[in-house]
Amino acid sequence: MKAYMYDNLPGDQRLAHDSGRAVGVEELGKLGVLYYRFPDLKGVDKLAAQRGYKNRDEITVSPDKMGDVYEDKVKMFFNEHLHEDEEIRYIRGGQGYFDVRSHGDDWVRVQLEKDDLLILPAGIYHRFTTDESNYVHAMRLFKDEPKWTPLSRSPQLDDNEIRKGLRVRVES
Ligand code: KMT
Ligand code: NI
Repeated sequence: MKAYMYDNLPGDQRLAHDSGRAVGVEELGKLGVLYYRFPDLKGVDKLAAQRGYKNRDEITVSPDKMGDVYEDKVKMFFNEHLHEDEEIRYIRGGQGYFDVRSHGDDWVRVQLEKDDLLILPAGIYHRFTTDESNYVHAMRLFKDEPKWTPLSRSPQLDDNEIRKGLRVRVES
């Protein structure tokens, strides 16, 4: 895992876009974003049990697996959105970038690789992209009835109760 401020320069979303300003795990924590590294599934199983996650699936995002729809999927994942539940992703192979909004509404880019697990809190605006390798294999963990419909950013959504509660939950 490596996290840094996004450079906001034009160019393909799959490029690193590293501004050179690093962001530490502690700083991520202040946004409610939690990072773990698990070399095997034992740690993932334990975390899932602790947080009440009963279900999981695996997704491979690559042209090989997705064929013609790959480019569209990657664009879709990169559309800024939030969920009314937290989002947990465990990377089994390849790499990818999760971008999350800072308190100042700038993008923090989190580069994930095999064995990295990331928890995004409910209500945080974020987006995802593969990198130049165009390959990521990830586990998605969810509770019984996941409320992880992507809700695209909009002025109305900025007032969403779950989003407004994020700062309070993180800081308490
Ligand atoms: C997401 O939430 O954007 C995804 O599930 C993307 C693929 S998982 C790394
Ligand atoms: Ni999402």
